[in-house]
Amino acid sequence: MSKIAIMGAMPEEIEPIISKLDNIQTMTYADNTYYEGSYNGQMVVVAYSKIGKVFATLTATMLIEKFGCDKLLFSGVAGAISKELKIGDLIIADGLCQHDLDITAFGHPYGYVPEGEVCISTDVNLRNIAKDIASLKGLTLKEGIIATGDQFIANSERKDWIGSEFKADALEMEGASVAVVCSTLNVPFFILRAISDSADMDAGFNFDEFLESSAQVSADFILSMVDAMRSKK
Ligand code: 4EZ
Repeated sequence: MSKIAIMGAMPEEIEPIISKLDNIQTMTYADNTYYEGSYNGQMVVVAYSKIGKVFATLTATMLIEKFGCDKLLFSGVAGAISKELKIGDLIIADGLCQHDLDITAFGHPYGYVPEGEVCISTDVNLRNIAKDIASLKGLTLKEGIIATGDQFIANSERKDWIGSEFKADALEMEGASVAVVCSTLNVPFFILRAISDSADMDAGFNFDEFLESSAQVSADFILSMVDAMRSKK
């Protein structure tokens, strides 16, 4: 049976998922806790990485190489770039880029290093499952580019620059790491985020206020994805 990894960055992002699992076994590995269990009979391994690209890379790698997951779903919150996105709205990534990766001194574009790509695409099948669920539930699901970097963005100029340089609709601090790991290891992956703030001067306050409610919106959607993925085979 396939084993699905479900990952978040912060405890608040995975708690609504862990609370719905049966037969939970916790494992500590590489200074992190992994929750192995089942959701309506589907085997899952759930973990939060801690914030940022390095921790996210470590956790995604462990979920695949140590725990044997063959698909990875990320659930969490993000700052909005697109004006269409309001607090609590959902966005799925078709592609992820690293807005803080910069060797432009050598004539390369932002986000690019040799043998890498500026934008890494997510799995089309998983995206289609998400779109089916959204239309079934009458939910609006935006699809776009998500930009990742090791910065909490609370500044309109920086946000607008990321939006124009990468054509990004939302930003966060882990997605592109998961994309690098999963695409390299050939594991289909999916990144979902619910908006917690607009990455502007109010971002810190809004984030604190809406982290839990937006994380819940994302987690609920991810659990319906697990249901749909189980019934697909
Ligand atoms: C990172 N996550 C935020 C972690 C913030 C504070 C203790 C998502 C996110 C984000 N990232 C929501 N809004 C953001 C923003 N404006 N900039 C970057 O993935 C931890």
